[in-house]
Amino acid sequence: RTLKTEGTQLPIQYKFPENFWWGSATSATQIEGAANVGGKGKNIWDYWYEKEPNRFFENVGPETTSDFYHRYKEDIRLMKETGHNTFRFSISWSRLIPGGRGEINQEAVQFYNNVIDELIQNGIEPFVNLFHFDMPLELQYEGGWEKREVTDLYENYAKEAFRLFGDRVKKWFTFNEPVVPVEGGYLYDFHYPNVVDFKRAAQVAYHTMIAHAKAVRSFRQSNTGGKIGIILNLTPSYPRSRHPADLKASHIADLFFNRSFLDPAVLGEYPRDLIEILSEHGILPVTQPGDSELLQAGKIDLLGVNYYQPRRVKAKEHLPNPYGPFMPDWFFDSYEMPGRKMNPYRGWEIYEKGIYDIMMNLKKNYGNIESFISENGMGVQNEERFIRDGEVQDDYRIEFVREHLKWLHKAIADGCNAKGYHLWTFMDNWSWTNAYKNRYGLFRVDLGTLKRTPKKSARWMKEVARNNGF
Ligand code: BGP
Repeated sequence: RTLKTEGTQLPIQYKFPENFWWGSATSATQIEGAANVGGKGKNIWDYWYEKEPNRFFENVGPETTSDFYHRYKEDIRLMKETGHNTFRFSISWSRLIPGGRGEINQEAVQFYNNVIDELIQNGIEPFVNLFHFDMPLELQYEGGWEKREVTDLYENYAKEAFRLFGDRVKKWFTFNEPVVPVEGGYLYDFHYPNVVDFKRAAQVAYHTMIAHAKAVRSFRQSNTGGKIGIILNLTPSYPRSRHPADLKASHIADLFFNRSFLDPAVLGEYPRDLIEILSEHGILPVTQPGDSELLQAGKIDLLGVNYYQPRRVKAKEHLPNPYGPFMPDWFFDSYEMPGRKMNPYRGWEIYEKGIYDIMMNLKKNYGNIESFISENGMGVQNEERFIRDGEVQDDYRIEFVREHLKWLHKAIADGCNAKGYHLWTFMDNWSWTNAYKNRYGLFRVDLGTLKRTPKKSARWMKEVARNNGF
């Protein structure tokens, strides 16, 4: 059962279904660089960094990142060598349509055409996401997702993407982790525009799903074929105990952080309980006639699941200040389970069985929707300390992936409809306000020369993909 070096045949203990999707995920702002090149407009990250560079780890911003814009050919060759048959990237809205509305930027069309064609020529299917936290700056000035009009502009952008690339792209995603800009930008102050206001957060969340549904509708009208979905970070919510107060706390955390997007995306409607809580506190978002039908029509074909860590909660110990601002955490406290396993190099809990629980929940309560793991990975600080003979000896990452894959394998054996596994991520990249603090790649990126060097995990992933298991 031990790992042998490249080339040796491994005993196959965990065999995955035929045509399983092996690959990795990325996003435009995190890998492209060329932030001011090729006619790209500014998005909120370019702007926020200019304004408050000290909010970013070591003051590093998104101008260069991994320079995929100029190095995509080399990267795609490395993906092929690593056994990828699929790869997710996102289109930058502000690159394709600078300013968010109006003219298409032909240099961007050329770039994304090149990437798509290069992937296909190398036997790698492109999975394309339309929005990964990167609102065009002009539209944020106009109110961003708080404004209903932005959902029409997003629909138009999506339509253009289907028209331009839909002949070759057959897996589309409307949003990546839509709850994150809501939490970060409107509740907990870790994304621009740094608002802390639940009512506005609820409106942003709601409009994101309206935008999603409009894009799904347009995709189906476009008749380009293929599937459309959304990518959600599902953090299973585990109660401290079976005590009713703990169970209730975990139920509410699940409503706010998972089901607020999962239910409308897969079932086409919001959970009753969530609507009740919001209406009780007078913070329901503004809706329009016809929205229910729109959301119903926006049900997805395919769900991407990002899974990093669980959420552990317990009943509130102290009642919240009734005059303070409404926050989801009025209903639960987080809980540090004794003995939980931690990633010592990033500070997140590692709970591999979470993947299985998510998949079984999808099977039981969400019609066994077709899904795949669209992100899972292990971030490590100061990873250079593990370099030996020029290679990062990331056995911890190999173990992390292997243990998660075992649970995914079991979920498939138990009937869940999972079609693939994408690692976060292909090469070390720039990660929002954390910049390069946590390294996640199969390839190490030297921040001076931008040279890519395979880590030990890259060799391992290659064997897993080649054997379709391990
Ligand atoms: C996910 C995001 C990714 C990436 C990852 C790692 O939630 O979809 O974009 O940022 O988290 O995050 P971090 O670098 O903060 O550890």
